[in-house]
Amino acid sequence: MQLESTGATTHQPAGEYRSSLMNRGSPKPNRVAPPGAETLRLYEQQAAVISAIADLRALKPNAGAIDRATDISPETFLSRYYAANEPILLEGFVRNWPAIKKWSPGYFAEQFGDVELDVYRDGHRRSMRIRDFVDVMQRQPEAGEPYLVAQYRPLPQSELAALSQDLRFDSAFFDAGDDQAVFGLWMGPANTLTPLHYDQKNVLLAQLYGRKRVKLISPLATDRLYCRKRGYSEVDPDKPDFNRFPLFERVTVSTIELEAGDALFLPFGWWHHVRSLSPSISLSLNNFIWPNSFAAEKL
Ligand SMILES: O=C(O)CCC(=O)C(=O)O
Repeated sequence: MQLESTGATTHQPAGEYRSSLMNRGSPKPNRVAPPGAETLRLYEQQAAVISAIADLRALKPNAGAIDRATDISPETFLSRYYAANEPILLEGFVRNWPAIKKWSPGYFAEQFGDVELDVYRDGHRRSMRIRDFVDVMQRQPEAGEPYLVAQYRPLPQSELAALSQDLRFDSAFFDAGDDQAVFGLWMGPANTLTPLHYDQKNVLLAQLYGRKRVKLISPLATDRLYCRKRGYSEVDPDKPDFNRFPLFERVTVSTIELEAGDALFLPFGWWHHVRSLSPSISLSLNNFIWPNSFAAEKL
């Protein structure tokens, strides 16, 4: 099949390209556009291609279905999910971690009652002793706040170091000694909400107590998500306002629920919106044995 020429020369010799740039001032037919305009056109082309792929994926009969597995080999996980940038719900993946039997809000109050951590309430961050936080959480188990969100790099050197003993990292998937790894601890009553956003790395969200609902959107839909603040969308996928956000009508949203013992693989760039369905404790991890740092992280 003969391809129509677009007129673009992908192998233009560097000398010719440079001299065409140097002659930018003199208007000539077919002169090379300045690099800024070229870059913009390239981005527009890439965006159009990505948008078309998103529309094509939506034609699949099972569009939006998220794979689930109760047992997965590291080879399958790597080739079908990690390297393919596809999410999967790993049912029971952390069911044998001691944390599943031990962790509860009461356990944290007993073991770490005097530790002060950041909690979010009324849109503000403040510091609270774990004992007081758990007290509020138990008195208002459906209030949606306060929400304890703590990040550790790494967990074993933090004030909650003892929690490390309750985790069991399978060395076929995780590097237990990765000192760059970030651990996120998320604890709160039912109805806590983390708005639609994406992370800068591949993440495993391990559910250790209670239940959560996660809405997931492919990175291919990024141009339909009204991302004004870096990495965050203005759209609430629970109640999308199609008058303000009309492009969101063309977005495929997948919904899955996590039970204690399950883990959700959240690939880099995938948008997620997380609500707890009961009092809940989760841990997010990124200490995979495979590369987990990307040039696009800074975007
Ligand atoms: O559990 C949550 O509320 C949010 C988790 C999350 O967004 C993450 O681990 O990246």
